[in-house]
Amino acid sequence: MYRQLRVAVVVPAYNEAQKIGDAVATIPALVDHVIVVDDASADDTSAVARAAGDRRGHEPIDVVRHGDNRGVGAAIVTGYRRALAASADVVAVMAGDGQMDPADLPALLDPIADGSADYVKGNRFLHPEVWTAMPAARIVGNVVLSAATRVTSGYHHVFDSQCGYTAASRAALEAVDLDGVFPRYGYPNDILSRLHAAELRVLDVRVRPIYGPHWTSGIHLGNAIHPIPWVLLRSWGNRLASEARARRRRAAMS
Ligand SMILES: Nc1nc2c(ncn2[C@@H]2O[C@H](COP(=O)(O)OP(=O)(O)OP(=O)(O)O)[C@@H](O)[C@H]2O)c(=O)[nH]1
Ligand SMILES: [Mg+2]
Repeated sequence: MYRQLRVAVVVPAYNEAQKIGDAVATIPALVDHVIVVDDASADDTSAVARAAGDRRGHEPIDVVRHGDNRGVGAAIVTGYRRALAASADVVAVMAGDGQMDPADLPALLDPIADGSADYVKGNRFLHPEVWTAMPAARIVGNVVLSAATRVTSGYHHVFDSQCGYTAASRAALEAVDLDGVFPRYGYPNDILSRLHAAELRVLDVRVRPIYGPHWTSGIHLGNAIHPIPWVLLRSWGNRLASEARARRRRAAMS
């Protein structure tokens, strides 16, 4: 529990047997329900996650395994649904590759506990280490996508759109159509547009950028850089259409 809230953490993981052990074992004790979504990994991700749960020493880790690889966005939606079904008040996402500092979790939860935001996301550009820690190609790509996502999502105050470290209130997750969320890389940009259409409050908080010496990534040109512009265009169009419908409904009622 954190400030009277039941907290769940969703950990999307694909072939993370090397890193998921530490990622899970270091999830703070305030987290009531840890859900690892193993997206048909070819390695021992599920078994390593379970063993790490024993090391962590609270409730056993809840490992869900997809029968086939559906993508990181779809894995997070699976985790969200499971957390809501288990009565979570707030659901955070922490990657399975150890790139999120557990010490930052309270800062993500506080605005939701205060009632001042519905969805809180990490922003590594608010941290002075970003310029040395984040690889140059990631900085460039992120700045371009963050600027584009300001337009497509309608949230002009948010940046670091690609940061996967987030916390969402139960109400926020119930207000968006989770099944429509883009299933692969590009999902954070799509979720932001959906939150804006649902008139929810989104806040950035500072989180530490972590790219250790053993950093590897599933992101490459074909699976991320190519589809994301289309995801952005689609979510922009859907948001504008949905907001226009809401305005017409309001006008008809007044
Ligand atoms: N469930 C699931 N998780 C995935 C999939 N692809 C990646 N992930 C997980 O999502 C998290 C982030 O993936 P990365 O490829 O490292 O992407 P990133 O951390 O956003 O970006 P980098 O800055 O390149 O590291 C990791 O925990 C991955 O295991 C997938 O297809 N399914
Ligand atoms: Mg990563």
